[in-house]
Amino acid sequence: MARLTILRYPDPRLHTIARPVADVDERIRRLADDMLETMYAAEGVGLAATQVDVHERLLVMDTSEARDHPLVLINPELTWCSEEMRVAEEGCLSVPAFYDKVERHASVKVRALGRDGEPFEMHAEGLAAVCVQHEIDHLRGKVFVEYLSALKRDRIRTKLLKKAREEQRDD
Ligand code: GNR
Ligand code: NI
Repeated sequence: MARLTILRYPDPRLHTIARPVADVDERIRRLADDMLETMYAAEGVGLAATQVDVHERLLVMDTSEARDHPLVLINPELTWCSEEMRVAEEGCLSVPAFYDKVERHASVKVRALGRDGEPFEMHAEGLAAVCVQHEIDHLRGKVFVEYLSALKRDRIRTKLLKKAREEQRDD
């Protein structure tokens, strides 16, 4: 297994639209395992392939308290979304140290293929519902800051660009 580099906003590659995974082979299983290792190392609850600069429809998540329920979703599709909406504080490994409120469906159903290519459907609510909607957004090239006002988004962009410049200078 290997840890992958996570792209940081405002990297334009985060806006790439992922293509479907054609078949679940050894390369995809290895990518899923590397993404899980990367997600756990970064203490995230989810990670989309887009964030590690692979533009295929694959995400991993684990919203369990004990962090012992890894999930792999290949070619995920929302099949149902509750009318009920909920606002929750979100963060993103690609937008380090910024958190803000985002409104999403309170619960959703998702169809996907698992790590071994087996189809399954899952019902998600609470943090899992937030997370899976956030990850599917990444696969569409969308970062949660795009739900915020232009003013907030531009402030985040400026601060992260400044931080990236400072890190480069320190190297
Ligand atoms: O680790 C993460 N935590 C989180 C918290 C609230 C709402 C969404 C998330 S997803 C995020 C990991 C990440 O950036 N996934 O793309
Ligand atoms: Ni994210």
